[in-house]
Amino acid sequence: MRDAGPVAYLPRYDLFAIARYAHVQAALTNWQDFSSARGVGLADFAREKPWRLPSLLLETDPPLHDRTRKLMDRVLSPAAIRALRADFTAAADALIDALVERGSFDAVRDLAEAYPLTVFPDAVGMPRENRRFLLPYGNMVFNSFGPRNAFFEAALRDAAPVLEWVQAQSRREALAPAGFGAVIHAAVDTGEVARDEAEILARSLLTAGVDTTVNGLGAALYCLARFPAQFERLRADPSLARGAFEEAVRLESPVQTFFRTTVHDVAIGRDVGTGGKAGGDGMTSGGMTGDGTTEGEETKGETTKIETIGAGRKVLLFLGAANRDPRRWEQPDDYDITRRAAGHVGFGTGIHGCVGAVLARLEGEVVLTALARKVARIEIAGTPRRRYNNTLRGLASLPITLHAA
Ligand code: OVV
Repeated sequence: MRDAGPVAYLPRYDLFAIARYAHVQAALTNWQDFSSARGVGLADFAREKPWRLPSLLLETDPPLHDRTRKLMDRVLSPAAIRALRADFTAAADALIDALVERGSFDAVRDLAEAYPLTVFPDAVGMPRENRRFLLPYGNMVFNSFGPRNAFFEAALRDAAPVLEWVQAQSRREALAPAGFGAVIHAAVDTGEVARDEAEILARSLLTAGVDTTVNGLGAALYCLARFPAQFERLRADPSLARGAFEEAVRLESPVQTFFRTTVHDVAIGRDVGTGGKAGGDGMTSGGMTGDGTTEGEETKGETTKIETIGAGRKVLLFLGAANRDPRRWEQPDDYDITRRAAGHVGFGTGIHGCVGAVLARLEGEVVLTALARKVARIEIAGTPRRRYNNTLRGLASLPITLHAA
């Protein structure tokens, strides 16, 4: 799709696809042309009723988005995350100690899932019971961004108890008096958000806070297991842990795609013939090509087609493809923990850029630091199995053996 041009049309789902780094980056930072309010999945909320109450963060545009985002920026502020560092580090050290002791285990179930399933609900202030429900719920929501295919139908089967549980956990009464949940609900008292809004914002934490980090940690473990020379570098200098996690998010892109919906005609493809290493922003709004016909244009040695996407169309942004675009990245398919991975769009970018990225990076850092200090070698001990999802990329199982340092 990257090589097909700045934008490709996918007839099977009647949608447009953008896969080059420069154009994905430009679309993500252009909420005026690329709306989120009609849903960031294939379903167009202007035409079909959303399957759940839309998120007040993810599935909104300014000005509503800015009000809710401001609150969530505060909930997940660097200072709030810094306060968790000691506990998150202790939990990572304890878990890695136990796993080294055990030797062989499933890196997905016993590490990538186990770690966020403890530390994250604790930070939110959730009760202990049924926390594993967060996994099927995330699986459901991330499948729901795709077509209503077998993955989505399977995820929705037996959903009722999980949906009910998530709704109940989002209420003020269910959440501890200290924690992210309490901070959201405290904003009701100051009139910043309404009570029902606070519940939907708390739901966002439960939705987006677990599967994402599970697959982020899983990606990092899978990379370090497959690239032993990179693990050696990490062991030699554990301060590379943050970079090692970031590079895994770039390479594997646990969240592969998000949709936007055009709100008017949008021209794609001007001025970015080299894929954004220099030059313009790649987007020109307002139907610059007039009637929507395609023209060729020579830009820095590469012919770039300018195409207009009409108003009210679904556009699929391929974060994963952008993060491996050779126009932007050298040796894009290599895992290199000292690469300057900053600028990757694995966390998105722009006004909808991941609000929990600071927390995710803390989780990645402390888990990889513990591995670097305590483990001499990561051995793949069985066949990795993929977990298929309409949005997420990751593994269902990764049998490994850890050899103690
Ligand atoms: C980033 C993300 C993914 C899924 C759900 C939500 C956010 C939400 O706000 O509900």
